[in-house]
Amino acid sequence: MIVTRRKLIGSLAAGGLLSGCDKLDNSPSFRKILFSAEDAHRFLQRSLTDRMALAREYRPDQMSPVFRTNGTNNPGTPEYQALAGTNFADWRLQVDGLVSRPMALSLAQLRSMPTRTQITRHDCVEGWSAIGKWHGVPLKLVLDLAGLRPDARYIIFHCADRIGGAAYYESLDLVDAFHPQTILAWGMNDNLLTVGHGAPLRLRVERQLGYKHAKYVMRLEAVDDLRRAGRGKGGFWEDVADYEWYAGI
Ligand SMILES: Nc1nc2c(c(=O)[nH]1)N[C@H]1C(S)=C(S)[C@@H](COP(=O)(O)O)O[C@H]1N2
Ligand SMILES: [Mo]
Repeated sequence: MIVTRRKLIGSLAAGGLLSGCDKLDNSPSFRKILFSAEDAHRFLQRSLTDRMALAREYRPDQMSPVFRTNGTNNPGTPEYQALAGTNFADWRLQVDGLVSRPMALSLAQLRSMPTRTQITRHDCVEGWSAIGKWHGVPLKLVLDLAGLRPDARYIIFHCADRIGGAAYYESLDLVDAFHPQTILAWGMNDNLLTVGHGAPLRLRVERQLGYKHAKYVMRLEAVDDLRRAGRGKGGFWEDVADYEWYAGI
């Protein structure tokens, strides 16, 4: 909770600690309390502003000639193969959990929504980077359509692939979910997404490391707690290899 200066003065006065302004001004311990409350406020303000800042965007001539794939490059399940076989015509993005209007959106519906294009650098924790151009619908617009309920705190991205038997998934809090560069990308480098890069839909969350950018997204689930998903740490790599849940860059 952010303690405002007014509330702090109010509660000190109510507690009989203050009798007048000179006492307020002259008390060193009060000045110390006041100072730390303002510091905390400034700190919270600054960290929020930092998290809302935009990731750098690049010019087309700075794009990497080759953008490698990493992790799963084809989920390979019969269900996924069937969807891919008809160019994802029957694929639907499920949006459920703590939303007022659970829905299933087709690729055509997602592509008809406002599109954001951004050229950004992808940084993988394994030590490689690549600059690519991404096209997609801002996640915020999809969440607004479904109507987040007031108890929603996180968005879980359920993916079509499994690694060593465990389903790949990731999650974001609402600061990142509503960030203007957080998009559900259906296109890359002026084309539709390839299977290797996560077709038909993958997350781009440009202020975080590569493993947060869930590919093969099948379902968005709004939740109030991450502990009930997977092994409870908010993502596949967080569960199996102790990767940080917040992978800010
Ligand atoms: N579903 C799914 N999403 C995933 C992965 C994965 O294995 N499965 N790998 C992650 C990692 S570690 C990286 S670096 C990027 C790689 O994206 P790319 O294949 O488009 O380069 O996808 C991320 N998203
Ligand atoms: Mo990665």
